[in-house]
Formats: sequence, structure tokens, C-alpha cells
Amino acid sequence: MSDSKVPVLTRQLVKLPAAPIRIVHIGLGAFHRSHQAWYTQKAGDHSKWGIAAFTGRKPDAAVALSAQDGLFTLIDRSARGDSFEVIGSITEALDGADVNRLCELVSSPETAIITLTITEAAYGLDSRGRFTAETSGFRRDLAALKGTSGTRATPDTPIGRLVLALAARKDTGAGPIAVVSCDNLSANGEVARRAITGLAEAWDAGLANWIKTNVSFVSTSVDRITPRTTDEDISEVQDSRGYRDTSPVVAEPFHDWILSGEFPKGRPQWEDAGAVIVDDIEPYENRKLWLLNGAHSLLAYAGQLRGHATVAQALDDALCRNAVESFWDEAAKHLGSGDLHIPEYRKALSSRFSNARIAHHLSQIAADGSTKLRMRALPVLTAERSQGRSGASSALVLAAWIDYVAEREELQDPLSDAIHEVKRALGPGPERVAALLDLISHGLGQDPQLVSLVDSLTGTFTQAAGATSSTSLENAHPTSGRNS
Ligand code: CS2
Repeated sequence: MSDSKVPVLTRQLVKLPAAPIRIVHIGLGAFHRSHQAWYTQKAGDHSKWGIAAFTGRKPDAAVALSAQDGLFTLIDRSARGDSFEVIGSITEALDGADVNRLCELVSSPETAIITLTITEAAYGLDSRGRFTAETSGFRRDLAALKGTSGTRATPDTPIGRLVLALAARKDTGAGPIAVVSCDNLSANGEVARRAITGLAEAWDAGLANWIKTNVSFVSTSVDRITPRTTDEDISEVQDSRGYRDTSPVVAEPFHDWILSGEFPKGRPQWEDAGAVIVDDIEPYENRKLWLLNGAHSLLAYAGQLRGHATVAQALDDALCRNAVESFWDEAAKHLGSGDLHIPEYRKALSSRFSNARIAHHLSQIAADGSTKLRMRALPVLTAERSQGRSGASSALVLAAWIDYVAEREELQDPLSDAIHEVKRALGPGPERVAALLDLISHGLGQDPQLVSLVDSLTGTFTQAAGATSSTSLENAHPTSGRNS
């Protein structure tokens, strides 16, 4: 069939009605669609819970989804094959710059929940892990909020826009609401609270007080590996489904969502799709952030240094694989025992990472390393050192990042300017290592023992012979680095 004859995916085509908007999402990207949108569709009461999803930076995803009534195909990609499902929970897809519509929706009494996937870097954490309104984005937003920004009348960052929308909710008296962070940060509810109340306080103390009493910040641990959609995926949907979908999303079959906190105006029955509500989220968060995301970051830097492009390829390289296993050994010592089923979790991770049908690009994971490593590797290193051990396997994750940033001209990182500055000012060696460690976490570079350990581990992945497959196991012990 010629392309012009293929029908476009619409609600009329697949007879899927739109649910009334009760959830506002900020950060419309592939992960939101494979995770929260999918869970909402699977909830038994899904017909009552529609999502209005706003993009973060660019309008593109909203334009593409609007042309198909918010619908998209989820390609569930297992090692054995693909299955397809149309997801209809996004009722409206909107450009994040449409701040008027955001204010209108957030101030509606019908709206009960605001979910966020705005990236780790968007919460304005500094190297002490505290919120700072001192970044240029927040400074500009504050000027816009205070009406002192000349031609720019509205905030630009997701947090700035949300603060403005919460002010609108306060003004309309629409009552309490839940903000649910779905970004990979430990205590993400608390981090969201600090960022949102922090910016509100700098603007209007009355609003900050209203937020403190009316907004519930829910913490969550989210999980579903979601690689970028390719042109082949788009063609595959057309060939096997007979309709045109410009925006399918690919995901692994595995999915997990753990939530902790109050929903003062209710929520969908996400448990129907396997979501779990807990009182204490920290152990689950740590398990996911350290074992999955920590290994991801390690593979992103080590793997690219070794010439690999995807997670599955990097894991098939014995040097990378052994580094991951050693890091997991270290992390596991601080994850308690029993309930968390760590051996089974590790086994499942190995097979999820090895799903070669999911082309999960390391370059996608490598972004924003300074913020990500603070949550993914540093807590394990700190826990190891507090028990009198060196923490060599988690130190190797930091060393791999240092080697990676050293060889890249272009970096996507909230601290890219500072990283480039360090690279210009200091040549390879302990001083540069100390300065880069300080960017990950304030004071880290002041520990001479740690600096010397990390320095000795740089070069582990750049100096080893070319990439090898797991059939030729070699010793990947962390001490195989530059100065050993
Ligand atoms: C990845 C995550 O890009 C990254 O930093 O580690 O997006 C990861 O794929 C998800 O957290 C999986 O749930």
C-alpha cells in the first residue's frame, strides 16, 4: 500500500475514547509513554484518568502526538520478538511552552496529580546535593516570575513553569494536589519539594507556604528500559498494524513502579498493572539506582571508551562485564538482605541488559554524568569507605567518567562549562582528578587517598587492549589501571 493510502493512527480508527484530564505530566518523552502512560492505561479505572502531557524543551513530540489524538503504539520488545499495543491514556499532548494551558489545567479542581520526568539535572541540585536557584535558568525564571525580565514574561524551566502553575492553583482555590517525581534520583519526592518550594520561596513566601500545606510530594522508583525509536520501528508498526504511527515507543517487557506518599485527590489503580505502594521507599530506590542505573553509567563510560555503542555490546566485553560484577558486589553489601532478593535481581538485570534486540545506546545514558554519578556510584563508594574499605569498584565508575569526559569535546552535562574549564586548566593526573571529583560532590577531591585511588584507576578502559568478547575472559580487577 502506498504511504498516502495508509490510515493515520487516530481514536476514531481504533475506537479508543479519551479519558477526562486528571493528570498533568511535564516531560513528554519516550520514558513517560512507556511507563506512566502505560500504567495508567492498564489501571482498572483508566476511563476516569486522562493525561495532559507537556514536552520539556522542544514542541516536536507534542506536535507529532497531537496529529494522532495523543495515541501511540507501544512496541514491547523481548528477546523472542515484538508485540504491539495502542496506548490511549494521553488525552492532550502539549508544547511545554504553552504555560497558559499548563496553568489552566493545574488550577482545575479536577486535576489530582502532576507527574514529572524532567531529567535529574533539572532539579537544580548543586554539588552538595542542595537546591540552588543560582543557575542561569532559575535566575531567568525568577526574573520572569517577578515580572522584571523585560520581554520574557514566562518561566522557561520545567520547575519554573510548575511553580507558576501552582500559583494559579492557589489563586483558584482548587485545593491540594500530588506532585510525583519519576526521575532517577534518590528521595526524588524530597528533591522535587526542595526545588519547587525553593524557587517559590525566592519569589513569593505566601505561595511557598501554600505549597507546604497543599502539595504532597510522592517519591517513586521507576523502571523500564526504553531505547530511542528508530525509523525501522516506525516502518515495522506500519507493516504489521496497517496504520501510520510517527511516534511509536519501544520498551522491554519488564516494568516496575514503587511509590510512597499521599494522593490527597486520589489516583488511578496503578496496582492493577503491578505498581507497589510502600511506606519506606529507600531500599527499593537504592537497589534500582545502584544496581541498574549505576551499572548503566559504568557501561556508558567504560563501554564507549572501549568502542562499544550499546549496553548489550558493552556487557559482552569481559573487561566491562567484570567491572559491573565487582561494582554489584560492592553495592550488594549495602543493600541489606532478604526482602530485596539481590541475587535474583542481579540475574534478571544481566538478562535485561543482554537483550540484544533492545539497542540501548550508551551515548543516551552517558548524558548528565556529574548529577547521575552522585546518586548511582557515590553512595556505594561512601558506604564502602565508611566501613574501612577502599571502594575500588565504585571508584572505578568515577575513573571511567573522568576518562570519558577527558576525551570528549562535546558534553551534555549541567556542569559541562566547569568540566571543560578543569580540562583546560589541569593536565591528566591527581589534580585534575581532584577537581573533577569535586564537581560530582563538594569536598570529594579533598580526600588525598581517594584521589590517588581514582587516579590510579584512570586508564583502565582506555589502555586495555581492544574490545574482547566474554568468551575470552580477562582479569578486569579495578587495579589494572594506569598506575598499577
Ligand atoms: C538510564 C535510565 O539513561 C539512563 O541514565 O540509566 O534511563 C534507565 O534506562 C532507566 O532508569 C531504566 O528504568
